[in-house]
Amino acid sequence: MGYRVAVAGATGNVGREMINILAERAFPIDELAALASSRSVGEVIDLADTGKTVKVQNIEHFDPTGWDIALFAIGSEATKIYAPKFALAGCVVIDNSSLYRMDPDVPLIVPEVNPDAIDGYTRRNIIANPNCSTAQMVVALKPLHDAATIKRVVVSTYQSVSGAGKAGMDELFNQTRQIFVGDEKDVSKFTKQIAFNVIPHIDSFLDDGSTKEEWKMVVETKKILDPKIKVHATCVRVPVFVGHSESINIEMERELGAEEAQAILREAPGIMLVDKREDGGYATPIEAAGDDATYVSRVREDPTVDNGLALWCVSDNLRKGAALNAVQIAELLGRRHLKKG
Ligand code: 11C
Repeated sequence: MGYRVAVAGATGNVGREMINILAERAFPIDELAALASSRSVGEVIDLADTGKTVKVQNIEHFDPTGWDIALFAIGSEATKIYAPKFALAGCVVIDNSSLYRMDPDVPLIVPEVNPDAIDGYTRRNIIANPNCSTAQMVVALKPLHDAATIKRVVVSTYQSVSGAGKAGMDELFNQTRQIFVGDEKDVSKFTKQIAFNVIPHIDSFLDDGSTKEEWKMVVETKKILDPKIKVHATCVRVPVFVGHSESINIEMERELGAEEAQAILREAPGIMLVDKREDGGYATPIEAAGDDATYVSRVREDPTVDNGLALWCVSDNLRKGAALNAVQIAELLGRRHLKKG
């Protein structure tokens, strides 16, 4: 016996990945509902490698009563309307938006890092999925924190345009073509030209000069990993379609040499260490895209601070950064709380 699972936002970048990953990982599903706004009703979605399809339904008219789990990828505004409705009807919502992440009654989960926190889901029947740039970073930090207690992290991100949805991907593609053929450039999704450029600005500006994306990396890391860890982030958009990269500088309480750190990371769940210290012996977004692992490369000591370590971390922002993590949360929920069969 399997679950009745709804995917809200089924036609978006993340929703499509959620449906693919549910099928890839053979999540036990008795019935799948693909939900979206009225614009997408009637669209047909292929279920990866199964030969089956599912027709998109209007979320507005969907009755969640009797459904077990809903994976939400519809943004904060729509989530505010529909998540409470689903949760009150008894359907556990796993939400990819930022709406509930910092709600003390909503667990914010990365299964490799803080699986036990999921037990608190009953307070609202909602579980939050972190921001993509936070998810991959905490997967890389967790085993190092367990080994040597991280005090401070300074991170610079190189975030792909798919983090801004399909419109972001279209803008990079169209601008690249427009530049090559000499057409006028369309700049609308991002604040400046993204093709052949980098933009040190993701999400809205806050009073202290940081951005909301940077703030999310600070507060979400504290909630998931350890409130004592200090984080300083600079988030940058780069002209890459899929895969976020991060340069992470870590200050720890105890010394952890590069070789020891590599050995720890090699064994850690969710991590693929690619660190050959030679030409091409490191991971880039091209290798990470379409893959489940959080790749770690360029592990080295930083002698400019006590117990310092630097590393490079790359992951598919649509998978570990969003859809895969949501499906892993559903699996964890199934194992611990909603057992079937
Ligand atoms: C980006 N990280 O790359 C963002 C996308 O809070 O879930 C995800 C925003 C979020 O633009």
